Amino acid sequence: MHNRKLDVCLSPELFHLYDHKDRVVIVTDILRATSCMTTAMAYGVNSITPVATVEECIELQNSGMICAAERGGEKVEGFELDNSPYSYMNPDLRGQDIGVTTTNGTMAITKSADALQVLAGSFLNISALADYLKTVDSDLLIFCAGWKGKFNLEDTLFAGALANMLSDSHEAECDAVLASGMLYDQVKDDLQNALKDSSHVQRLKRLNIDKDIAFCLTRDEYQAIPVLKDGKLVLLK
Ligand code: 3SL
Repeated sequence: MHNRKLDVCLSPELFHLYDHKDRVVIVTDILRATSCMTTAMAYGVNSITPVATVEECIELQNSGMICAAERGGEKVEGFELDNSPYSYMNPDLRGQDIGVTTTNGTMAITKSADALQVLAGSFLNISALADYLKTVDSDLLIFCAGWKGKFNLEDTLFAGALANMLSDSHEAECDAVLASGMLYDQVKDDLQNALKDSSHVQRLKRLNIDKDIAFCLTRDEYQAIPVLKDGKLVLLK
C-alpha cells in the first residue's frame, strides 16, 4: 500500500480547494441524508438516485420511481417519502429503486460524483466504513455537507470520529482533520448534549423531528455502506 492521505472538507463552499477526483470521497450529512441512505440500504432498498434539485426529483417521480424530497427539514409537497431514517424501515421499500433530493446531502453527493469512489457515511455505519477504508489503497476525502454552504457541527464531529479511526493508516493533510478529531474527542461521550444548541438540531426540534436526532447519532447500527455506481447509490459488496 502507498502512503495514504486523509483530508476533511468542512463545507461544500470549500470543496473546490480539494483534489477529489483521484480519491475515495466519504460524503456525510448526519442530520439526516446519509443516515437515511445507510438505513435504506440496511433495510434492503435496491438503489437510491440522489439528485440536487426538486425539479430533477419530480422527473424521477414522473418516470415511476418512489421519491423522497426534503427542503428546510420538511417533506416537499407531492412526494411520497420524507427524509427520516424511520421512513426507510419499511418492508414495502425492499428491492425498490428510490429517488431522493435533500437540501444539502444529495447536492454534496452529486458534487463529488466524479471521484474515484463516493461512499455515504454516517455514525450508523462508521466502523464498517473505517474497516473498509483501511483496506483501500487510495487517498481519502471526508466531505461534510454542512447547511447551505455553511459549516455544521454534526458533520464535523462525524469527520473527526472517522479521521481518528483512520489515524494509524492515513496521514492527515489539512488542519480540518486535526480540528475535527480534537473536537470529537472532547465530546464523544455525549454527542447529543454536544449538539443540543446546534442549528440543525434546533431546526429539527422546532419541526418536532427530535426522535431522528438520537437515532442518527447512534454508532454502528448497520454494516451497510452505500456506494455511488452510475449515478445510483447501491450497497457496497
Ligand atoms: O440537508 C440535508 O440534506 C437534509 O439531510 C436535511 S434534513 O435533516 O432532512 O432536514
